[in-house]
Amino acid sequence: MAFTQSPPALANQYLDDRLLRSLLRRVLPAHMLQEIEPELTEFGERVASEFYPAQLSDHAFDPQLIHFDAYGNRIDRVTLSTFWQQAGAIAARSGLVAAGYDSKYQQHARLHQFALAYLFHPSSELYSCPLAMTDGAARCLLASGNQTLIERAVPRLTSRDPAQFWLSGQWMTETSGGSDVSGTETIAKQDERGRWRLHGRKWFASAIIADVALILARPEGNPAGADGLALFYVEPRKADGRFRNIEIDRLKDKLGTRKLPTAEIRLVGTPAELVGATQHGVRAIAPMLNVTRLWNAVCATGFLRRALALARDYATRRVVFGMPLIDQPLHQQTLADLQAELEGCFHLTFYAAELLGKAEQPDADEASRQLLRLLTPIAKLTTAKVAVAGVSEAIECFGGMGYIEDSGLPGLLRDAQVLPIWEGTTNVLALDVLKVIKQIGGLQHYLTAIRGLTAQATLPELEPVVKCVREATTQIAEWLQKRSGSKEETQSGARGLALTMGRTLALALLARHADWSFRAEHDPRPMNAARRYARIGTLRLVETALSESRMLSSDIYA
Ligand code: MFK
Repeated sequence: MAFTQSPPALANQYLDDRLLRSLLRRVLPAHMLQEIEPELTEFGERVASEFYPAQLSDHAFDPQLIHFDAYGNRIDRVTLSTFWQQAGAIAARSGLVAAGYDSKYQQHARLHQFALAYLFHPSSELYSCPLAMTDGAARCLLASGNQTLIERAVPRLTSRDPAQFWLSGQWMTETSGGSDVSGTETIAKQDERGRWRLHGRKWFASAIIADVALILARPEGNPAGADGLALFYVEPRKADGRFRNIEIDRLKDKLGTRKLPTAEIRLVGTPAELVGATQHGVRAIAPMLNVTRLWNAVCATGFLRRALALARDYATRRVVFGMPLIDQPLHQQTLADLQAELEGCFHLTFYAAELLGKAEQPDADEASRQLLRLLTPIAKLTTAKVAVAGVSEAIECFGGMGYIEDSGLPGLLRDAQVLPIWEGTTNVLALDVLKVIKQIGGLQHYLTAIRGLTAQATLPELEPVVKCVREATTQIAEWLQKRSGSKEETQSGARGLALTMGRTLALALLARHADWSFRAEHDPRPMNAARRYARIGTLRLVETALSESRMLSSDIYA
């Protein structure tokens, strides 16, 4: 009974990541890569050898809400994990938001930022969530044109100085609906001095420690529905740290993301600034949604990469039936399938990040903006689904150890489960994809992008991959064409359409990168990943006719 199993270890998370390093080599100007690589290397080391072990030892901590102090004063103080107490300073100094706004790197700034975020997220106890919202708030305020708020908040939201850095929340969700915000009950009233004050209850306010928050509310007298909402900016705390007309009812008891203090709050005359117009609040907050959805994809990919890094390392240490797992043919297949899925998510996500960087430049063309608008929900929903399934599979690679709480592995799965839920569920985003296709007049930008990518994959070994992409794009176009007369039929298959579009684009991106990597780096692994991804398949289209699928589904749930 002397045997003990050595646990999995993490290497430097930048140096160990051939995907990230290879992508940056292909995409970034050489001088920029030279400038940022030392920082990525140092950060990759901290993530693995500083943040990760500290979090494992603190895994059981849950934030607590303290309503009153010893003297009966209402304080609504939230206790934070050790890492959360330091994370703001780490995030600011590392430029986790700021790097995306670094004008020096122009269109490449977003790649720099998301490379950092992808490294940080799996060791961040979901501090990535408020960072995503902070980034989204900065983008949203910049888009609003409200100079007073831009000057007041954006320099802080994008600051590298911990003393200046502000974190933002995005408080939209109410009991009436997380997906359908049209039923928002929070009312904005103007007081006798003309100052807006918010009254209502927010059911899922993440993260409650934010320094500012963007909030949807209905100005008094506005009509019901989404158009009657307006976007407001709030600084929730006074200088002494106490809340400003906000009461925290409780912290949410969530399946995962437990270190992230999400709260149910009441706004009781909270002072607020109107960001733009007194209506069309959903339109006004949309730039934030798009940024946070891209973060979601980055985080999904980061989780998958972490789970696989641990599973792969473990496979070299774990000997069963006389051989390390890594040498066993069936285990190799499982790891390879996971690696192919990770590579698909990775390229899809970072392609969207590249597009965001381009779309934010003043000379950006409308076609790339529209493509980004289409690909953001596609990347979010595709990667989130793969992350949950993939992390689950990676945990199974540990056998019973994957089920043991203080290994840190169950927490990964619980945390990953939030990714398809928040920032729009898979179905809500699939319906958004349909709306965008209609708005931008069809699939033209998507098909042009795919054609451009496959034209760069000319190695004979990639022929079957390119053929698979071409066949899938034909089927996507035909599927939509066939259903163009029936809104109901198109909607009932929207998830399959969006997933097929995501996976097909991922495969085209894998092929393009594999071609480059084989020629420039003499690395055959991306090619193998592309071929394996093609074998797993990209088609998720629902071909059943609506009448039949309705009959089948009512048979099941009736
Ligand atoms: C680890 C990373 C973490 C990330 C942070 C996690 C934070 C967690 C906390 C949360 O979960 S916050 C809550 C997140 N909630 C959602 O994401 C809401 C999900 N629901 C939707 O996305 C619905 O599609 C939406 C509420 C946006 C739709 O509402 P409506 O009422 O049907 O509005 P509609 O008609 O689709 O859009 C209204 C306007 O906004 C339209 O413009 P016009 O007024 O000019 O016609 C749309 O084109 C525009 N719009 C909507 N979505 C847009 C957009 N514009 C650009 N981009 C978008 N994504």
